[in-house]
Amino acid sequence: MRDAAPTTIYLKDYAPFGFHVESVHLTFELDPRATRVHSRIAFRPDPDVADRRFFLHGENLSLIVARIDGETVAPDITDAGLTCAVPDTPFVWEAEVQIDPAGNTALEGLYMSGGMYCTQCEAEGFRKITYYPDRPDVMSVFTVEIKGPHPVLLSNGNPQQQGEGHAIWHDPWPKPAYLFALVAGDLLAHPDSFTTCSGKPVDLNIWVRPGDEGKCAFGMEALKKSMRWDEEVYGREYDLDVFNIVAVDDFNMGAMENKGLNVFNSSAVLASPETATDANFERIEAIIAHEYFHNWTGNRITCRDWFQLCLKEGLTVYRDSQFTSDMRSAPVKRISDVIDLRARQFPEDQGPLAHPVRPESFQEINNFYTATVYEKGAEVIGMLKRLVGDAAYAEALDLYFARHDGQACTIEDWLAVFAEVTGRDLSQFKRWYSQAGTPRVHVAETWENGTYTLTFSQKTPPSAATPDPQPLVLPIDVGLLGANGDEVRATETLEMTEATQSFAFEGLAAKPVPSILRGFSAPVVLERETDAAERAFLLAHDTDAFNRWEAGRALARETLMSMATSDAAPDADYLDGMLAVLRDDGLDPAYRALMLAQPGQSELAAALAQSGSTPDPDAIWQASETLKQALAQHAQDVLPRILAGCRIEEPFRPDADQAGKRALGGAALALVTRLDSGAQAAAQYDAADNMTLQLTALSCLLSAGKGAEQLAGFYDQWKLDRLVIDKWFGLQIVQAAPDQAVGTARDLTGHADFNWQNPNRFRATLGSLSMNHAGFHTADGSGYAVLADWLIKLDPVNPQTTARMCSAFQTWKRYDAVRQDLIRAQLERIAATPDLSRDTTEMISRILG
Ligand code: 0A1
Ligand code: ZN
Repeated sequence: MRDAAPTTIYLKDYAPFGFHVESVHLTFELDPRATRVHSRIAFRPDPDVADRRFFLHGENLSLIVARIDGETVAPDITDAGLTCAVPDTPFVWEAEVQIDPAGNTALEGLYMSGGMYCTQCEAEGFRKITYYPDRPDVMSVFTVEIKGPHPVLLSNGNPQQQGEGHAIWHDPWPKPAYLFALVAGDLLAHPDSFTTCSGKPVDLNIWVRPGDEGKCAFGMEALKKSMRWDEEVYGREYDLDVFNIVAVDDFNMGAMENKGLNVFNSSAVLASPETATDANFERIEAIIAHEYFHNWTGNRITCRDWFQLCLKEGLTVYRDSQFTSDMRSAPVKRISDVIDLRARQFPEDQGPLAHPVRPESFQEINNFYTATVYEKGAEVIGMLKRLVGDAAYAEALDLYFARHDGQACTIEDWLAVFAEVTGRDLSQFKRWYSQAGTPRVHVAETWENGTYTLTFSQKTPPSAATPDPQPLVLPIDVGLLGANGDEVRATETLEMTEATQSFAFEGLAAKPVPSILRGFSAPVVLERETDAAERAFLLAHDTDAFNRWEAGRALARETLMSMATSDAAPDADYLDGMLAVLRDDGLDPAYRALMLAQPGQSELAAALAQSGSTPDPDAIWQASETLKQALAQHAQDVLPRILAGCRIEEPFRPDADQAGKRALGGAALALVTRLDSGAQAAAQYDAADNMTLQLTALSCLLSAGKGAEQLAGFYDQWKLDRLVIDKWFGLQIVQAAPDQAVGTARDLTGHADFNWQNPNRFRATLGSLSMNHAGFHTADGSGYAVLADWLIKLDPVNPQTTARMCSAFQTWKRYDAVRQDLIRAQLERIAATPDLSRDTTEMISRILG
């Protein structure tokens, strides 16, 4: 059935619901095709709200009966919900509806995955379970009764009764419906316990399908570390007797913070050394922390409306990044976050999908779970903390928790606690929430009579979302270095508020070398005309770990850009600088590995487009290959020593130390593979006893056009492990040469294991094609066509995942006219598909502009 004609919802139209929900009782009689949901909801009219129209959301529900105070009623029902005449005094609403979990392929509401029942209610999935005011500012206490022939029956809160085929759960904390969850099935627990700071015991469980129980131990340790960290750093204690996590194979996102019952994509929780890479372990630790931290930032204090999504997401991402920095290496985490921001958020902010951290309108809220809301939202909090200082940040957070516990809040509430604690006027800072676009900051310098002056100009390019951007408050961290590399001025936060502003450093003996935007103190594009020699100096000497990495990154970017647009040779400063980094055993291996990685090809395309040239994907790919080859040759004498130094004799541990060594070893192996035709990679593959070493070796072989035998062996070894087979699908496409990528992806969509309705498998295949930059942008347009074919096929089955994957086309205006025409044709073909979902319709129309 086609969704109703798209309507746009505006922040400015917010109006409260006309009723309070005093309590909610739900009874589920589970059946794959015909689950009955009985609801008993106590409503109380709110005399302070003028509009007391009784509208309950509801989609894809068959209403069996509805009653008010025991009397059967006949509501007016539409595709979106129902209205009904109700008393102006408190009343009890009851409804019985029937739903079809097995037919729910969209994975929103109650659905089935691998034989188990599970739910996903954020943002607006609860309305597919029963009629309800499905909006985050309506909070209530839920009691849930579950009947069904399953050994494990779970919901939010604490268990009240548990027996054969029957369970009752009660959640004492008022919550919006999007935090509701139910899980039922034949599951096994990995149990543990935690004692909170005030001495309360909490039962912890990770629930999995039989066969996965050996992959829970790491997630459980991550959960306990997260619980302790939130007590120690934010003073936040857990508030129920149990905390359950469930792993499901079919899930649109990473995980979900339902109160007391987190539901995870199995890829975001299950790990063992044999099946998961170091990167998987680190991601799992971060996602477990993220979902757990939501218990306070999201659940106890939630969002008034979905425009405020960044209130919970920006803050929770910020908190999980602090946690990872504390558990692992802070500079490595910061660099990784910036790489990710540039790869995912900058293209969004600089293209047709640009929107403010707090959007002002949407058609489908699921399309706004974006890198801008999450990652730029976290950057905004990082800037706020930098501007007010650590102590004021802590004080403001304490006030936020004390004042707003149990409430559904706005960005205004959030900023008010900072304004109150610091006495600052944050009205200009608030533009970070209301303006789209990445500011570009240009720097000029002067040197006169011992005074060194930096003049910054900021300009945010206009966009459809923000046609007339105003200057932002930018915290710019700057340090100054002397000619011998010593720091002549320690890091200072310059607070820029004007469009153009100068900052003078007086009393210097000689002209310094500036280290600007240390720690990436603001999410901007810094434009500084400088020469390779200064970059090389900073690469060798910068005392700020982030900027030292950034200097190497800039050298790489600049040489790649000139190689891709001319017949320039690889820059000698870059090659020498990298050699020095490789040789420097004083540097953390993980940091050295990050130094050696080149900017992604898509990032280079963006940089070329910004500098006024049209990116040629083949030339970018060629430049990147040539530079890697040159580096391999330049470093060939040190590579054997690096490889030997990165060998680990102890048992596998997924901690930062070991992972860093494996990362550096992997970077070195990639270079060595260019010199020895894959001999050492093949040896590593054969000897590998963990997935990191095995997959790194396979990746090196495939990128050298070898490894067919290993690829087949890998499949045979892992064909029963769904998460590992996702890697097998993805790796061959990501590592394919540009002229092979589309064919490989097409072949794999015909593989017996290509279960396209499973979001992980779909992403591993079609998502990987869009990540192979030169392959996806193959000149004949076949990459675009394959992706569009599959998006059209997936849309009626799973609109949410389809819509998210449309963003592969968001950068289309960067490319040449022929490619633009090819992409436009595919976008128009998708748009013209009959009955296209609201989700995908909105995305395509925004991308087309
Ligand atoms: N709130 C979750 C992410 C999430 C968002 C939407 C979902 O379905 C539309 C599912 C999960 C988080 O931030 O982890
Ligand atoms: Zn979140």
